[in-house]
Amino acid sequence: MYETLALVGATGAVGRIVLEQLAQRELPFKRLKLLASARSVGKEVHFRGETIKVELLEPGAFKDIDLVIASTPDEVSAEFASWAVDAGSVVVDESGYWRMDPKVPLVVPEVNPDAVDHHHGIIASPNCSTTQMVVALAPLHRAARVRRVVVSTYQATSGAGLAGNEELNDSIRSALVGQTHPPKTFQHPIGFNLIPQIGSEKHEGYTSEEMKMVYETRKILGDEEMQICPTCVRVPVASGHSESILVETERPLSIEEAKELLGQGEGITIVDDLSNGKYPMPRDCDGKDDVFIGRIRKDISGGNGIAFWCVSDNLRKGAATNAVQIAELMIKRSAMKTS
Ligand code: 2RA
Repeated sequence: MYETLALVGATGAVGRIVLEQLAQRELPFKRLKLLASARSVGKEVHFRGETIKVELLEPGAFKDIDLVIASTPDEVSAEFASWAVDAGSVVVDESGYWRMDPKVPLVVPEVNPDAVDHHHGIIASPNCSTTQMVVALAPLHRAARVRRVVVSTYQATSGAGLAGNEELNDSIRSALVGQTHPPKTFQHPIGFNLIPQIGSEKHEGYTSEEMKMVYETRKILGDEEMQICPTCVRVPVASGHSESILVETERPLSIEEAKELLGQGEGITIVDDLSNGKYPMPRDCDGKDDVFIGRIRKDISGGNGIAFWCVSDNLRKGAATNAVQIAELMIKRSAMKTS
């Protein structure tokens, strides 16, 4: 049982879903404190029949807080996390700032639950595009070792927060009347368009979002030799990231075995019946916590390859749900004490 839980970034796109999850799931805690930047201070949030006022995120805000769930931009996390840890809180952080720090476990509860025990006050939750992919890769990797992954993503505008979805709506409305809404959140108009850039240029022609998929996947699966070639694309869909994934394994997998492994994988729902037009689509996965997989088939171009299609609600399993699951996992493993 947590005494007091603080939610940092409570009014953002992910923070709102964390609140929903806290209301619906069984995470035991007595009091909830909401923290945000000056812009949101004083806003009222209704939670389990109570009205809670958002307070200022400042150094003294973490006194007597056991657990912090935070969804903020990287630079905010860089500053506040030490305030929280110095006050004795444990932080489950959804920003990108701490993920690759060797002292910070990067955790997806279905994949590497043991990692949560080795924290020093901060536990990171991965980027949304990584999270759904590692949930899918984990059962294949355990059984047959994944050597190589080629992945193309189709990422929803909500990945860029509330502003991303506003821009999608504005861009579509403008396009329907023959106008162009000037893009601010994305590099180009997103209505009726695809943008093959998420994040900034990072490494040998790959973007920061793509390199997150490489580095974070290796860290979570504990395999620095895994070769991963990602292409991340923003699509005009409000909610749900989709991924086309080709996996090459060290030990050849029959298609039957691959289907069985994926079907038994924790947190995975299979929707795979091409002849009846059944496969996962973002609109069907909206508001759900699982990772959905379909179109499972052998790589007909040769090698030990399995290809499949993977969809997940990016704000849920890709962010809020994973963070709340980490908090639940810590209770299960009694890992609240820093090591
Ligand atoms: C995006 N993955 O979709 C990012 C959000 N963390 O923009």
